[in-house]
Amino acid sequence: MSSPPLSYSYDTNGFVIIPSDTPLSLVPPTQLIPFRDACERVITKTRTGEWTRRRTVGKQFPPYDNDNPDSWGVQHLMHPDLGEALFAEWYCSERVLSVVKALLGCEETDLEMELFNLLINPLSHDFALRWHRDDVRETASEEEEVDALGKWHTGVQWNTALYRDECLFVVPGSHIVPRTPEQRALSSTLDPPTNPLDMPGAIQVILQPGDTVFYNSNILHCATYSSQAKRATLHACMGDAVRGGAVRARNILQHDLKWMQDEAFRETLPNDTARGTLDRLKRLQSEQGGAQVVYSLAG
Ligand SMILES: O=C(O)CCC(=O)C(=O)O
Ligand SMILES: [Fe+2]
Repeated sequence: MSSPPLSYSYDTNGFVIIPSDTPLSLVPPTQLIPFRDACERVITKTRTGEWTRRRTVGKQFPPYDNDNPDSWGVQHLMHPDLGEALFAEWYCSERVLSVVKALLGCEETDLEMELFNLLINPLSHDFALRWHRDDVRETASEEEEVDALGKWHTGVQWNTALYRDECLFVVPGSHIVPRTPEQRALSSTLDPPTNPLDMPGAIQVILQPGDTVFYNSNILHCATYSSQAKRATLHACMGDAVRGGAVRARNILQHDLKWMQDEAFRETLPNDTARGTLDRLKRLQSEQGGAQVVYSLAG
C-alpha cells in the first residue's frame, strides 16, 4: 500500500516528520558534519557576546533583552556578518524548496524568504516556553481563534535537528480547532508547564540527528530546554507571498529583518530563485510601511 502524501499528514495533524535517512531528508546523515561545524562557530560567537542577535533565557518572544545573556537561540543565520554561506545555500536549496512547495501547494515563484534561526541549549539555566500558538494570543476568544486559524495556511515552519532533540511538544490537530476549556486553562497561564504532557492531546516530538519536523506554527505547542542536553536545531520558515502576504507580516517582521534589504545580503544568495524569494519579502516589508518592527505575539 502506498503511503499518503506528505501534505495529507501535515494538513491533518498540523505537523509531519521527515526522517534523516529517507529520500526527502533535508540533511542526510552524511551531511551532518558541515552543519554542526558551522553551528558551533555561530554558537561560540553568540555565547561570547560577539553576535548579539540572540534569544535570551527568560524571554519567550521578541524583543529579546540582555538581562540574562544565557541564550536559547541564535538569530539570523543567513546574515552576511556571520559569514556562513552554507545556511543561505541550504535554505534556498532544491532539497528544502521542494518540500516547502509540496506542503504549501504553491510554485517556486510564489515563495517568500522569511526567518532562519538556530535553537540551542542554554548553558546555565533550564528554560521553557509556555503553551502557545505563534500568532494567536492566549486570551483570544473562541471566535477569534477560529478566524485566525482559518487564515494560517500560507506558511510553513520547520525544525531540523543536528543532535537528538526532544524539546518540542505539540497537540496534533490543534492547528485547525479552538482550544477546549481545559486546553485554554493550561495555555492561559504565563508560567511554563510543569509537565507538558498534562496538556490534553499533547505529544513529545522526538527528532534524531538530521530529522526535520515541519509544523504549522499556530499548532498549540510548547518547548522545554535543558542546559544539560546539547541542542543545535535549525529553525526556519517560509511563506507563500501570493496567498499569504500581509497575514504573515506581524509574525515575520517582529524579528527585525531590515538587514535583509542590504545589497550585501542579496549578493550572498546562490541563485535567481533565492533572489526572487528575497524580492517578495522586501515587497512585504515595503507594503507594511518599510521594514518596521511590529512587536507582538510569538515567533
Ligand atoms: O524550541 C522549539 O522547538 C519551539 C520554539 C517556539 O515555539 C517559538 O520560538 O515560538
Ligand atoms: Fe512557538
